[in-house]
Amino acid sequence: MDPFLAACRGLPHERTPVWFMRQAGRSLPEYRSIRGTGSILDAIADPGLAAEITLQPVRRYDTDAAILFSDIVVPVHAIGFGVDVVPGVGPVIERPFERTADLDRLRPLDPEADTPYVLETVRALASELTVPLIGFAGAPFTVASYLIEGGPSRTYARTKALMLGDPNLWFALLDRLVDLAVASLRSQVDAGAGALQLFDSWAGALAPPVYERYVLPASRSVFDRIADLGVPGIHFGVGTGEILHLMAAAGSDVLGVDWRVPLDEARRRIGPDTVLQGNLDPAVCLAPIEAVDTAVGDVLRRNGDHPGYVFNLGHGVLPETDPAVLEHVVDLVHAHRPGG
Ligand code: 1CP
Repeated sequence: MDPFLAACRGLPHERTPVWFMRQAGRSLPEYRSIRGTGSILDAIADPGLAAEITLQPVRRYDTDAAILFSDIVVPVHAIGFGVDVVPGVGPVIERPFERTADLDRLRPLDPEADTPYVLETVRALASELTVPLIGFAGAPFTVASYLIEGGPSRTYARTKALMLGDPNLWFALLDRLVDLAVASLRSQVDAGAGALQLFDSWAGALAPPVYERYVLPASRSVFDRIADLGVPGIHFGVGTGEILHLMAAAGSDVLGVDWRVPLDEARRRIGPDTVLQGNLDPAVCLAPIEAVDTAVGDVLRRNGDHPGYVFNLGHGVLPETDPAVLEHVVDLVHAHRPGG
């Protein structure tokens, strides 16, 4: 069986699988040379380009999975909410979500009509790749945070104010975002994606009782509504140490952890059978190579001989990372025998 898919199921496999969040389109010179200077949304809408950018890191690093070159704001952009992705900033919302009337700006996604380019990219990749393609969506909370804040935020103050101040509107918003994520994820699997990751990148900003009450039901609903697809689901967020047990209850097959919680500690918190993905600190890849070797060895040691494990960074590749270091990390992980 394919090592990545087997590891996601906790089944025995030949080599420890590894891929990197944000492996596409970050540190690779071959990315910069074909990407051009336009909006990333234009690059995503060009299936030939998006497929090539997805393939580049797989070729260069020999990763055990590809991640689709797209973005978590693509569905809301495609239904016309008014999103741009500004270089050096990230998603910026023309008119942020404020009131009940804004729900009307979040109509259902019809993937064939609204994001045909995504499906074309996935189909092309499915026939070309020899490793599984990971499709993805933003989790309802993280997407809501962009829509409400209007862009990247450090405090999520408006998001929390809306959540706590108008729970009915908050849950109505999350319902729409669940529908969008489910429609997008299902269409990616129909087109050939072999696994799915739900990015709740900023969920770690919430206290456990707040996450449990205001966010977990929506994320659980996403996983419930993709369970019949038969592909592994991965659930990831940053700074989630205090809510890991709650994120685990959303029903994914694999839980992504960042570098703040060692893998053995994560299994101590959630349960010994938990399938984990992670969690080398991306900043370690900028340190001298001896420090990289030590840190990779430590991550692998803390996983022990658990077959339910996918090596990754604790968050995305930093843009200044030397690709040669990531090549070296892949070699180290592949030289390590699962279960030994
Ligand atoms: O490997 C890959 O790079 C695959 C493609 C990919 C993915 C999986 C991109 C391309 N974006 C994403 C997901 C994404 N987008 C997440 C979840 C993962 C994570 O936590 O990093 C988030 C939070 C976003 C939102 C986003 N889009 C940001 C973050 C802003 C913030 O709040 O700090 C940014 C900078 C973008 C733009 C973007 N998306 C992708 C790229 C390569 C870029 C850079 C801009 C560009 O090239 O124009």
